This record gives sequence, C-alpha cells and structure tokens, in this order.
Amino acid sequence: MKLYNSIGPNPHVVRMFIAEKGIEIPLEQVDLMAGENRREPYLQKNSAGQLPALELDGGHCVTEITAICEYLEDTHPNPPLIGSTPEEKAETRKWTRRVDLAICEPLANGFRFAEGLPLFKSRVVTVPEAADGLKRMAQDRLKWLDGEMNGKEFLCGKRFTLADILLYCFLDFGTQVGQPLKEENKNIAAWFQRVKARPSAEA
Ligand SMILES: N[C@@H](CCC(=O)N[C@@H](CS)C(=O)NCC(=O)O)C(=O)O
Repeated sequence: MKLYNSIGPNPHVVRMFIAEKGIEIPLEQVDLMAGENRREPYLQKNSAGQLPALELDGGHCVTEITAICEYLEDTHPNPPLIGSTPEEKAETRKWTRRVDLAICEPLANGFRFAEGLPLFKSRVVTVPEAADGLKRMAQDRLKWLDGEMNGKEFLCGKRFTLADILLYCFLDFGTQVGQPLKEENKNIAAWFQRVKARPSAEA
C-alpha cells in the first residue's frame, strides 16, 4: 500500500487516521502547487485530480478521504475510529457527514474562491462572489455545533472518531487561511485543544 500525499487538509485527515490506527503506510509526495495532480500519470490514480489517494497492493486506488478511512477501518478495525457496532458506526457517520457538508465544504470552497483563487481558477469552476457567503455558512454551522458540543468530550461523546479528525484538520487549515475559529465557540475551542494534544495531530 502507498498513500499519494500532499499539502492540504484532506491528506492530513487520512494521515491522522493512519497515525491513530498505528499503521505504517509509505507516502509518495505529489506536487499540488505545480499541478502534478491534475496531469497524467496521476489522473490514472484519481481521475478527479485530487489528493490523497490510497494505492492498494494490487494497484487499485481508493479515493475520497472518507472512503479511504472506511477502507482502513475495515482492514484494521482496532482501535475503532468509526465504530464497533451498527449504532456506533451510524453515529460516527452522521457526525462525519454533518461536519463534511456543513463545515468542511463551505470552508474549503470559501478558500478556493478567495485566497485560493490564483491556484484554483484554472482547475475548477470558481465563484468568487460566493466566497463570503460560504465562509459565513461554515461559521454559522460552527456556532450551532458549539451548542451541540456542550458537555461532550468528542463529537460522539466519549468516543474519539473520524468525525473529530475531519473537523480538526479542516479547522486547523481554516486558521491558516483566514477562517479561524471564533473565540465565542468555547466548547469547540476546548475540544480543539484536546484533539491538538494527540500525537496523531502532527501527522
Ligand atoms: N473530496 C475529495 C477532496 C480532495 C481535495 O480537495 N484535495 C485537495 C488537497 S487538500 C486537492 O487535491 N487540491 C488540489 C486540486 O484540487 O488541484 C476527497 O475526499 O478526497
């Protein structure tokens, strides 16, 4: 197995998941800034032209970060980061999807359509006039999530899961690109420090 890796929050999610699992997977760096991911031969690995991609020993590539993490959970069930029962899995997938759709996507597109525009305008359809609204959408859902986190250690209560990893990596990215967590979100701020203290966050 090998992980095609780059800068950015999406590969960070998979590296952190791998570190939590305690698995060793070699990394092959792809130069995202130079657009290596948008050309052959990388497009054979991931026709969407994005990173990361997990190449299996038979040559097949698993792509999309949540699909990669699901694959790693199935092949390395311990420690469980999605869940060991149908109920746990459903709860993790619920929070992962909420975080992904309501926070990560608008945050990332807010970046791609503004600060990231010089890099992305020749790669994807960009809508600069939507950038401020997308950033506001992400902040609005973070405010809602802050209330949901009241009294909770992690998104799934006592269980540290993929949903925490996903949110952590994107909030960490947000602070680097002008979308920091607002101080008023005190529950998420405390949660962020708890997750940041895990060795896997450095992956
Ligand atoms: N939905 C994709 C998102 C992947 C993604 O956007 N990756 C970024 C790096 S964080 C990327 O490849 N950006 C460069 C580009 O789009 O050209 C996934 O789940 O893997």
